[in-house]
Amino acid sequence: MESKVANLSIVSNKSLEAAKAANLQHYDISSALQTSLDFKEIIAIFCEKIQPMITHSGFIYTNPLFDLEYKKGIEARHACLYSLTIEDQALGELKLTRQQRFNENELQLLETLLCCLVYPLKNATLYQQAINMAHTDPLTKIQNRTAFNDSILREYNLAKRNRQHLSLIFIDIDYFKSINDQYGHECGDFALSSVAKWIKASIRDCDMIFRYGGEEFVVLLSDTPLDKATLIAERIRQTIEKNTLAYAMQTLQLTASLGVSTLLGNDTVQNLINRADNAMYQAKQQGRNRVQISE
Ligand code: GH3
Ligand code: MG
Ligand code: MG
Repeated sequence: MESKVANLSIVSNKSLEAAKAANLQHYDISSALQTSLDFKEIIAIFCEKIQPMITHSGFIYTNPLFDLEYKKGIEARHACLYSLTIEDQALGELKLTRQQRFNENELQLLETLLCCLVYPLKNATLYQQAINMAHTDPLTKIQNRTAFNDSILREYNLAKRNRQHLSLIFIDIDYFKSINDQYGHECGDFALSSVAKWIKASIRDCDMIFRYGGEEFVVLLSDTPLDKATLIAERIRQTIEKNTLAYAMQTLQLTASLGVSTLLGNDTVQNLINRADNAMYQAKQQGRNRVQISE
C-alpha cells in the first residue's frame, strides 16, 4: 500500500501574519495594475506601490518595441535589472537603482512583485498593438485618417493651451489616375508607398505624416509657424519632383500639389483642415506641382 506523506511545516503566528500581509500587498498591487491598459500608467502605479517595500532612488522602464522610456528619481550606484518576458513576448526592461546594495530578501520580494506586473504589461502590449494596427495604413505603413483625426485634435488642444503655432500641409499627387491607367494599379500602389517614403524623408522626426485618403497625404507640424511650414512644403514638393520611380522596365516622374495652413486665433480644427485643403485645390487650379499658402 502506498503511503501518502504530507509536507507540513510549523509556522509561528508572526510568520503567518507576515505571509498574510505579503498576500494583501500582492492583491493590492495586482488590483491597481489591472485598472489601466496604458504602459506609462501601469509602470507609474507599480513604481509607486513598490517604493515603500523596496526603497530605491531611481526607477527606469524601457520598452523598445513601442519606443517607451519611463524614468523616475535619480540613478545611483547599485542596480538590479530585469528583462521582462512572457510566452516569448518581450515586455521591456526594468531597472531599480540606489546607493546601497539590494539584499537577497528584497530581490526575492521584487521578483514576486514582478509576477503581478507581467500580465498587465502583456495586456497593454496587445492593446497597443491593436491600436497601432487600427491606426496604420497597410499599403504605405504610415498612419491613417483615423490616427490623423486623433492627432490633430490632440495637437490643436495642446497648441491652444500652450499658445503655440500649429501648421498643416495637404499633399495631393498630380494626375495620379493616369499612373494607374497607364501602368496598372500595382504600379500605382508602388508609387503611393514611394511618395510616402519621400515625404517622410523630407520632414523632421517630430513632424507627423498621415495618408489622408487615396493619393492624398497630410503633414501635421506642431509648434511650427506658417513660414517654416511653407519651407517644409516646398522641400516636399521638390523631393517628389526630383525622384524617379523605377517600376519594372519603366521609369516615371511624379509631381504633387500642396496646400499649407496655420492655426489662427478663432480657428476650429475643421477650419484649419479646410483652409489647407482649399489651398491645395488652388495649387491644382494654378497649374499643379506647386505650394499654395492658405489665405
Ligand atoms: P489631380 O491632379 O487633379 O489630383 O488628378 P488625379 O488623377 O490625381 O485625381 P483623381 O481624384 O482623378 O484620381 C485619384 C486616383 O487615385 C483615382 C484612384 O483610383 C487612385 N487611387 C486611390 N487610392 C489608390 C490606391 O490605394 N492604390 C492605387 N493604385 N490607386 C489609388
Ligand atoms: Mg485627390
Ligand atoms: Mg491627385
